[in-house]
Amino acid sequence: MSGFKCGYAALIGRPNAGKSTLMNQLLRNKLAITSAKPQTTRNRIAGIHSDDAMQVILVDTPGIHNAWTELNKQMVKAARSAISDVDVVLWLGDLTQLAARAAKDEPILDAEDEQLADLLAQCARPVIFVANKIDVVPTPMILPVIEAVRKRISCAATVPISALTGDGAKPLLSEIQRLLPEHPPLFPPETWTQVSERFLASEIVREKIFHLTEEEVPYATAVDIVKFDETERETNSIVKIYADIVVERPSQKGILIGKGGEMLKRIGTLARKELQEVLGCRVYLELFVKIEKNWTRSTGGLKKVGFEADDGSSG
Ligand SMILES: Nc1nc2c(ncn2[C@@H]2O[C@H](COP(=O)(O)OP(=O)(O)OP(=O)(O)O)[C@@H](O)[C@H]2O)c(=O)[nH]1
Ligand SMILES: [Mg+2]
Repeated sequence: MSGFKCGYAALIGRPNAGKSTLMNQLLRNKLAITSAKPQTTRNRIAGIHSDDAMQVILVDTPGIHNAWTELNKQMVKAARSAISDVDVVLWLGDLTQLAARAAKDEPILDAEDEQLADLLAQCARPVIFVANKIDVVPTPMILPVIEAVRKRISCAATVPISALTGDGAKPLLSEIQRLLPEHPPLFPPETWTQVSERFLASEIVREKIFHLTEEEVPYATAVDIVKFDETERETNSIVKIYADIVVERPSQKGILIGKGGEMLKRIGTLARKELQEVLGCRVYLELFVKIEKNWTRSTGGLKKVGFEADDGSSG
């Protein structure tokens, strides 16, 4: 095992940069939920990539942004704390945003990027700048972005990539391997995550809500798995899942249930289909919409809906 590398790498960036998409791409497995809406990820979620030369524990984090509600503050806290817990930081930049600013002759890094750069410059960890979404941004527009980042903080490497197509994933893994410490593997090579099926189930339901509802509704929603019944998993190949979808207001409850219960049915059908694939058995899924007034705004409210602020893996 001499020369084998093993350690932790955090995926850090603004909301919507593509952190969770990259995580899934590097794992070749869907672990983290993704959506076109910002602030999809709420917890730190770890996935493990192993090959002949290294094992890297990738830590997906919520997007770093100026947070107002208690929920958002907890999300940003989870991301910030990840930075100091890892061996390498992958700073994901969204080229569609960064290159658009360059094209308009605006500063490529805006105020929030500057804050993030400060945070990363202070962290005393090697930073790889990952310029994401090269599948939609013309190549000549990538270089100025990388130059602007390099001028701002010293990076151990810069890697253009498409998290969506996987283009650039190999060079990125090589850079990660170069920067990790020599260490024997911490997990058996076939392990790709340690999050519980219960946590995955709540995230899958939440993803469907992100995809099917608009405006404030997905942001006011938490999914709490009330019961994860595996008693018939071996004998009858079925898992029964009972989940509360928690919202803040009656109007949001109305939207989630929909006319004649149609929205809730759509959410349930899509989630159940995916859960059957993930769990490898039949799934009975019962969803119940419940109101917890202003749960996103208070620590007590967050606890009440069973929200684990810093670590999804225990949820
Ligand atoms: N075209 C293109 N789209 C991408 C790429 N990577 C991510 N996306 C899209 O960008 C959106 C956001 O992706 P996510 O992976 O959810 O982003 P995130 O950084 O995890 O976002 P938060 O969890 O909200 O912080 C989704 O619609 C993705 O499909 C890419 O390489 N190319
Ligand atoms: Mg995410």
